Amino acid sequence: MNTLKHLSFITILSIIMCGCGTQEEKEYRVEIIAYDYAFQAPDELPSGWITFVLNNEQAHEIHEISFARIPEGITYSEYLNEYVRAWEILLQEYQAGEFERSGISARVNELLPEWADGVEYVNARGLVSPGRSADKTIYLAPGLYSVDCWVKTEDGIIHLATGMTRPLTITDESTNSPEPSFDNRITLNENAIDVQWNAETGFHSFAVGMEVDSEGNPVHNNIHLIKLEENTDLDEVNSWLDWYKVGGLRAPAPADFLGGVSTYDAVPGESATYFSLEIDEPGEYAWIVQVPEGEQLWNIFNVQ
Ligand SMILES: [Cu+2]
Repeated sequence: MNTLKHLSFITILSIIMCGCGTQEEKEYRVEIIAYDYAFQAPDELPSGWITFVLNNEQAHEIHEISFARIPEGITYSEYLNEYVRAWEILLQEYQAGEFERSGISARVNELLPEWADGVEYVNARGLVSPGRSADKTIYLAPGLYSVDCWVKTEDGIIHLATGMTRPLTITDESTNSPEPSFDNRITLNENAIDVQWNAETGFHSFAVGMEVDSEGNPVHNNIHLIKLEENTDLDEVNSWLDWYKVGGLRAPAPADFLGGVSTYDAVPGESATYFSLEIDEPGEYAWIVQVPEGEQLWNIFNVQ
């Protein structure tokens, strides 16, 4: 990881956090440091566009930041004890073979609290391998959120259940930050990843749009950039990206993840999803979108 770049993250963060900047519109950056298994992050932030830097340079495992907005009237403890606990039980039972994959939704509906439908995910999941940092810029409205990592340990326990979670209050105050500008656009079509960019080393920012089906639902909900090694098996990576699968999203990851997003609200022309990452060395890379097992959606390319 480029040390200068990292230093500049910290410097920008300190300037913004001390409130001594000018009133003009500028990016609002916040660094979240990941450890195995905890986050170091602020408890409270203003509302609006915020660029979160997931710094995974201290950890030894792959991590992500997922933002879940907790429904009004529900506390963070209730979210952990009722909602997260339900997913934990589901996962344990499923991994123990107590029901088939087709039985997941019935069982999870029994386990989840009544208010579960009110939990709103904002750009969940942007996987970052140890030793790396990546950004994503999201709009957070005032409310109570949980910042979580849903990756699993080697034993199949979600990081969230081992302490990788924090409450975050978004206040009525505003970040006064503009919707982000970006260098490159990615459009995810049903059978193709369309990326307009110069694949070279350096820092790159992206806006993601998804094609929608006849009912208006996005055809995909995620994209990741990985660095390929000689033995990287993209079919294996695709199947590992499936959280529900036994062994899915379990450490260690079968590839080196530089960043990306998962989202449910980005459609073409409405660039609601932004992420940035750094390509720190030449080599072979791939954009990969998780699709059902046996299908393939990736673009392999070389960086000189
Ligand atoms: Cu994690």
